[in-house]
Amino acid sequence: MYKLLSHNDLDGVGCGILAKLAFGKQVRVRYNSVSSLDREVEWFFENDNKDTFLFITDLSVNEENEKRLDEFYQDGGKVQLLDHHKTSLHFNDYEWGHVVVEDEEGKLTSATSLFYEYLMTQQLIESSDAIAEFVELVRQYDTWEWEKNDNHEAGRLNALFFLVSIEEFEEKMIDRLKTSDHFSFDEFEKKILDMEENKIERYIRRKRRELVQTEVGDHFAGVVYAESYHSELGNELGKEYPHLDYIAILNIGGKRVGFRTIHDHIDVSEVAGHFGGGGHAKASGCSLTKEAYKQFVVETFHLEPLHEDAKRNRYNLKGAAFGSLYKNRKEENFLIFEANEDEWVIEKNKTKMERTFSSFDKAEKFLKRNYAAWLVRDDAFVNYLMEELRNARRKLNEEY
Ligand SMILES: [Mn+2]
Repeated sequence: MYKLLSHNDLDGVGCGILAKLAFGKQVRVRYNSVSSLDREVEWFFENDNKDTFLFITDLSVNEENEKRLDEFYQDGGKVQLLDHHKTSLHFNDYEWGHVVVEDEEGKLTSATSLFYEYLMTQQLIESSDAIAEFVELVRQYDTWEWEKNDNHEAGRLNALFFLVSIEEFEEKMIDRLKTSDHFSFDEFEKKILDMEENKIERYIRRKRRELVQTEVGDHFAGVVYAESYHSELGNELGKEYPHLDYIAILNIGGKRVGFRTIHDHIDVSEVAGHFGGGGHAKASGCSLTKEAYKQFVVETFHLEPLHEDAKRNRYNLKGAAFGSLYKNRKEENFLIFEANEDEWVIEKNKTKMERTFSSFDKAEKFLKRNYAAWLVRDDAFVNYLMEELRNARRKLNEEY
């Protein structure tokens, strides 16, 4: 008999699907949250047959279970832990641990891709194009490579995963991977996925108007409350507000915080680690501890949400050498313009600020981080210019 304990997300369930393809009725699969795995492992030791081969995928255990697993292994027990989280790398010290974040070709791994490789190497599964395609979609989704590659299908696979129950998803996928030459969605799935995409789009549009920003240590974070669509939300908000280092997504009911970043220079697993959590460089999470609650809820609750930049302007455009006009909730005006070559300045309420910047982007980032300003619409820009013109005329008249 085999037993698989895996994560309850797409990557974790991908492992369960592969296990059932490989072992059929010989495997029992249990999906867990990050916090419930250790209890499952304890249950295994207390109740399961010691001849059962235990797989743990996409998750890692606490120190106590780490010791028990090693004792189990030393006593001849069969156990294999496969993971791709940086925070689990120390399991490579054990013969039964296999943790790879990036493969030899520099490709990010996922638990499903590692498990597939394992099953093939051990000749426990019959490989096929359909399975390989499915595994690759899961990997691209889990590592966010699908965003870079614009691999729409990977995002849709995850959306489908959330639209149906885990059992239904497993059943559909196992059946499909057994019988199809290539992986694809059926007509009904395509239809509901289209509907779901529209719904997510509307949801994100609403959330964009609820985001507040706050300084946390050396970083600027966007904070938003949301129970679902964390990845999509983190990604869209990150792109909308690139001056923010990461987005913190609060699930008050679940007492969890998710962290997402679109920036390569930020590692949100470190951010989560600071609050006792973990995860990947681009996506991580932690429990809403007292400290996290204070930082992300108490300290930000009174803040006004960020205002979006005007999007349909023809005149007030970002990076225009002539100037780009911003304002904030205090009704302060800011004009960013290029004073000299590669020297960008900010005028605050018509007074030049001391600090200068080597590019427009740097000036804008400073402005947005410190003054929460947004690019105003063309009509506000025209009003500003008209006033400038009036002032110039008045000055001219005075001189005559
Ligand atoms: Mn994973």
